[in-house]
Amino acid sequence: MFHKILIANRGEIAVRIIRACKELGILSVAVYSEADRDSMHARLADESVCIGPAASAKSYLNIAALMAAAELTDAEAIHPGFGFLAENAEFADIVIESGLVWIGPTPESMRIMGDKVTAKKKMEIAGVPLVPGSDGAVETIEEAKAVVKKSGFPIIIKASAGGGGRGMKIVHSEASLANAFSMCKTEAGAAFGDETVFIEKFLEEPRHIEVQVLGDTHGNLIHLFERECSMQRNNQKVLEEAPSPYLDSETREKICAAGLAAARAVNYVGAGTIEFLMNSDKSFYFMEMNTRIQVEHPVTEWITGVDLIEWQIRVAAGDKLDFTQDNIKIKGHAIECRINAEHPFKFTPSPGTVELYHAPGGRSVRVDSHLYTGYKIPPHYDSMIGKIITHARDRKKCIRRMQRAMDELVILGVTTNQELHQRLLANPGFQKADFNIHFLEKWLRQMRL
Ligand code: MV4
Repeated sequence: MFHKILIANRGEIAVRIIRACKELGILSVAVYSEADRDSMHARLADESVCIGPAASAKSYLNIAALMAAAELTDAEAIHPGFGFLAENAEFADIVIESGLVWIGPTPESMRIMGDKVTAKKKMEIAGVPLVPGSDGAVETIEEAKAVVKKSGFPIIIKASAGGGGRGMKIVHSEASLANAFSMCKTEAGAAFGDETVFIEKFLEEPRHIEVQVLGDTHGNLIHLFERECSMQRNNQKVLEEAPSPYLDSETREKICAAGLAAARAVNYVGAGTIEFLMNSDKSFYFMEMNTRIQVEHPVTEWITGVDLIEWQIRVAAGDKLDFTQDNIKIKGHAIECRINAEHPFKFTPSPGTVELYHAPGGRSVRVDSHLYTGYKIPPHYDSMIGKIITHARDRKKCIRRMQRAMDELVILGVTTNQELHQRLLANPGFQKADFNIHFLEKWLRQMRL
């Protein structure tokens, strides 16, 4: 096992990884920007190194500074967390070439999945269902028109190097196709340095369901069931749950098998997530694979009993999974509410000093957060300041427990989305699990009338 790990991240996820290191008897190195000098992750780690000014580009994205910090502290491995450099294959290459261990999949898996056109080709060969659309990249407007002739409107044009909702254009009619096509290409070139785009039929009211997988370096690969992630706004998930209340056991088996096939196709090692879109008839399609740990991993940990961060570290150290697929059973229901420092209905960021923080507690409530009373939330980073996760025997009890936890939570000094969660948890559509990816945005629009 490793002696010391450097965590190339900040905030809640850095704290989560430091906690896992401590439980494994591994020393941790935190890196922090000048704006994060007094942050929880810098305090909790065994050692902390300042890697630059507040701007992410000069600190948490600064590969040279991160490698220098690893060298200086004699760290043997780097955990990237999520966001920042977590899906940057060049960074993974540099880590490995420097003789350190990358706690994540191979750079090759990351490159294949990072390029959506390449990923879809792999998935097709692996027999994973794909959204009907173009056969690979679409180079010209004539080609785009030919694709549309077959699939009909609406369509979605996606940047091959995009993902997570970045670099997409929905097109409803022939009249706007040419313009959208050239704009999407140009924007993809500017944002990702790659103008490659492809086209899919636009699914109008799908759910977003994703499958968690975990692989080791000995050829073992398992799935840890699915998460329901449809409750989102502006491509940012707000509340996630596991298992999906929408799936029957037959559909669950199919989508989890598809997730496994997707991961196997790239010889996946570590923790990964395969995102699917699911129609109301329960047909589902591969969307993309995230080659990192995700924000919502705790709901999967709770229903399966598997510590995903611990296993990311252990498989990176060469350990074999010490359980098989048959050992993994869904136990109860888990929900995660993301707490953001933002206006609950306008969604404008709300940085500043936390005058009082009181975390909820009691039975089956987990809080993953870097918050403390007196903490100054810097304006430079993501507005997520923590996650509340609850577990119970069934979904109804889990919602009740989350309502109870949400009522206990006190954060003063900054505004948070606590009230949004309280209203959402009481919403009949949410309670009946009758929603798709547009539910939250539609509901917010209605509320503001
Ligand atoms: C889609 C889609 C509908 N049809 N693709 C958004 C995130 C990125 N991973 C792909 N996304 C979508 N792709 C087809 N063919 C709708 C979305 C989408 C979405 C998907 C999941 C969760 C939230 C979403 C919000 C807007 C659009």
